[in-house]
Amino acid sequence: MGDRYAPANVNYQVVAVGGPPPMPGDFDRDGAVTAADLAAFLQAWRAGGASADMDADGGVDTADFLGFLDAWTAR
Ligand SMILES: [Ca+2]
Ligand SMILES: [Ca+2]
Repeated sequence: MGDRYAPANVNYQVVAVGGPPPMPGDFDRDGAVTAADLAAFLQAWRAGGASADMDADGGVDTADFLGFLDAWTAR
Protein backbone atom coordinates (compact mmCIF):
# COMPACT_ATOMS: atom_id res chain seq x y z
CA MET A 1 0.00 0.00 0.00
CA GLY A 2 2.89 2.34 0.61
CA ASP A 3 1.21 4.07 3.49
CA ARG A 4 3.63 5.50 6.00
CA TYR A 5 2.95 7.01 9.35
CA ALA A 6 3.70 10.69 9.15
CA PRO A 7 4.05 12.44 12.50
CA ALA A 8 1.68 15.32 12.93
CA ASN A 9 2.99 18.79 13.55
CA VAL A 10 5.80 18.25 16.03
CA ASN A 11 5.72 21.91 16.88
CA TYR A 12 2.25 21.54 18.32
CA GLN A 13 1.79 23.31 21.60
CA VAL A 14 -1.19 23.92 23.78
CA VAL A 15 -2.32 27.51 23.80
CA ALA A 16 -4.99 28.26 26.33
CA VAL A 17 -7.45 30.99 25.53
CA GLY A 18 -10.05 32.56 27.75
CA GLY A 19 -10.55 32.22 31.46
CA PRO A 20 -8.40 33.60 34.24
CA PRO A 21 -4.71 32.73 34.42
CA PRO A 22 -4.05 29.70 36.67
CA MET A 23 -1.74 31.84 38.76
CA PRO A 24 -0.96 35.55 38.98
CA GLY A 25 1.72 36.55 36.52
CA ASP A 26 1.57 33.38 34.44
CA PHE A 27 0.65 35.12 31.21
CA ASP A 28 1.50 32.28 28.84
CA ARG A 29 -0.16 29.76 31.16
CA ASP A 30 2.60 27.22 31.21
CA GLY A 31 2.28 26.79 34.96
CA ALA A 32 5.25 28.91 35.95
CA VAL A 33 6.14 32.58 36.12
CA THR A 34 9.23 33.02 33.97
CA ALA A 35 11.06 35.59 31.87
CA ALA A 36 8.64 34.84 29.04
CA ASP A 37 5.82 36.05 31.27
CA LEU A 38 7.80 39.18 32.09
CA ALA A 39 7.76 40.12 28.41
CA ALA A 40 4.00 39.58 28.23
CA PHE A 41 3.47 41.46 31.48
CA LEU A 42 5.53 44.45 30.35
CA GLN A 43 3.55 44.62 27.14
CA ALA A 44 0.25 44.61 29.04
CA TRP A 45 1.61 46.99 31.67
CA ARG A 46 2.76 49.59 29.14
CA ALA A 47 -0.59 49.37 27.41
CA GLY A 48 -2.39 49.72 30.72
CA GLY A 49 -4.26 46.49 30.07
CA ALA A 50 -6.45 44.94 32.75
CA SER A 51 -4.36 41.76 32.68
CA ALA A 52 -1.47 43.78 34.13
CA ASP A 53 -3.54 44.78 37.16
CA MET A 54 -1.79 42.32 39.47
CA ASP A 55 -3.26 43.69 42.69
CA ALA A 56 -6.72 44.05 41.18
CA ASP A 57 -7.22 47.61 42.38
CA GLY A 58 -8.55 48.77 39.03
CA GLY A 59 -5.43 50.68 37.99
CA VAL A 60 -2.15 49.73 36.38
CA ASP A 61 0.79 51.28 38.17
CA THR A 62 4.13 50.59 39.82
CA ALA A 63 2.48 48.47 42.51
CA ASP A 64 1.42 46.02 39.82
CA PHE A 65 4.99 45.83 38.54
CA LEU A 66 6.16 44.99 42.04
CA GLY A 67 3.33 42.48 42.28
CA PHE A 68 4.56 40.75 39.17
CA LEU A 69 8.12 40.65 40.46
CA ASP A 70 6.78 39.17 43.69
CA ALA A 71 4.92 36.45 41.77
CA TRP A 72 8.01 35.78 39.67
CA THR A 73 10.40 35.44 42.61
CA ALA A 74 7.90 33.41 44.65
CA ARG A 75 7.66 30.62 42.09
CA1 LIG B 1 4.36 31.29 32.26
CA1 LIG C 1 -3.23 47.65 40.16
